[in-house]
Amino acid sequence: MKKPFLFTLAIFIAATSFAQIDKKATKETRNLYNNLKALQKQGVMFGHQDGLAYGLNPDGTRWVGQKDRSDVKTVSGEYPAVLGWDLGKIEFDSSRNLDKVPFAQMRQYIVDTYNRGGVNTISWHLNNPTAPKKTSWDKVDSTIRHTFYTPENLKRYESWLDKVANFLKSLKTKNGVLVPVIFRPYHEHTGSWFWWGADHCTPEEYKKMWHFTVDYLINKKDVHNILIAYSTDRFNSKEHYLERYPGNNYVDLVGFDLYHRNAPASNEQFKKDFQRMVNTLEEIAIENDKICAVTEMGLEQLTEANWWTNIVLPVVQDTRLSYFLVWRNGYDRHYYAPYEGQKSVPDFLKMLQSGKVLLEKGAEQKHLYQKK
Ligand code: BMA
Repeated sequence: MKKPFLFTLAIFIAATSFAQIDKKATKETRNLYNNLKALQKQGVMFGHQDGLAYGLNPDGTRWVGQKDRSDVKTVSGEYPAVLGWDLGKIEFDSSRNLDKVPFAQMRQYIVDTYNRGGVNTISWHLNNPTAPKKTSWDKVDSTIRHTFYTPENLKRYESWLDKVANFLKSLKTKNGVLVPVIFRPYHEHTGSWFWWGADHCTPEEYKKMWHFTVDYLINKKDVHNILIAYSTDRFNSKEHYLERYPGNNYVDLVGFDLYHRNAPASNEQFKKDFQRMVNTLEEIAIENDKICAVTEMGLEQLTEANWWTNIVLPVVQDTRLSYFLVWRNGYDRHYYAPYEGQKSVPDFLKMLQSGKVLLEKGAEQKHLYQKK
């Protein structure tokens, strides 16, 4: 009798320590979580923000909303494995997000990506719940304190979360399957450029906002198709990374955002910092039993022709990272993924040839939404 009981207990402990935070998550969301975990070290997926919504033509002019188009696909033949989206302005029932992507289109891109076996991640550059005309970037001190302090503000914030919940629950395939997404709120909070940044709230306030938001979406609004991602900006140490960490019951994926600025002068320093941060992130992921990813990165205008194999690949290959995502191809002076004719295209292809970085087909082969 004794042995089977201990055996069952061991299985139970193993199973619970591997569980994601939402015990009611849909089957596909659970499969995504378990597969991302099980498939760590089997290639890192490449992601692109808004990659299906718009991009650049060879002459640097923009294309917007063209069916089946993606700059990454144009240069490589495949869609990115991961697509990033942002809900900014959903607070106001706007038909388009802060970067003018129509929400109805975004919903379709998310479903299309899921149908191809890819992964979607969603951030939220929301306005200020205590002063709704102010954007994420209007740095108002103590916003979080005043959100909870004044019932009117809290009510407003709840109404914004209702809209987020409605959008997340509207992500359904033709057959009614809810599409899992990685939801990544309140990002880059080790920096201070957003109202939730380090200088504008205490660690306790930040955690309170996080707990409230996650509890509201999952428990109050019954959103069960999300994995929750915590992503800092630059950090100096493990302690710094974890200073505002809301706890293992509130996070499924740990990540960070890091941009490469002032190339080429900063190349060596950037690579060193990037390597150090990935190492620390992997340690944190192992210790806390979480998935990990570089949730945003990039070199604006890809001014280094060999950026992908000189700087990115050596750091991201053979790691536990599930993915790294570069930011949007917004316009001719603000882009992060190669487009047709861009000077880093050959090197981007060389990175893909290494077999270590996966696009859509690599993601598809992982069968991320199926139980193994
Ligand atoms: C920033 C820039 C902005 C954009 C914002 C939210 O990094 O790309 O143009 O509005 O992200 O996507």
